[in-house]
Amino acid sequence: MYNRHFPDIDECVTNKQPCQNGATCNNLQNAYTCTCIPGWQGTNCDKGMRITLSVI
Ligand SMILES: [Ca+2]
Repeated sequence: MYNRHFPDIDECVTNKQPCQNGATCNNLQNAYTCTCIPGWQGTNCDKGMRITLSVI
């Protein structure tokens, strides 16, 4: 076995910004992450946090 460098795919480019709703895309080795802005969550920040108000 020898150490081979696997070229990484920049999902932030190839997927045309997979991160939704104004999130910041961070390219990682064989992965990517999205830094969501407040109010959004999920891998691609495509899930809105539903703020439920408890009305009593
Ligand atoms: Ca990547």
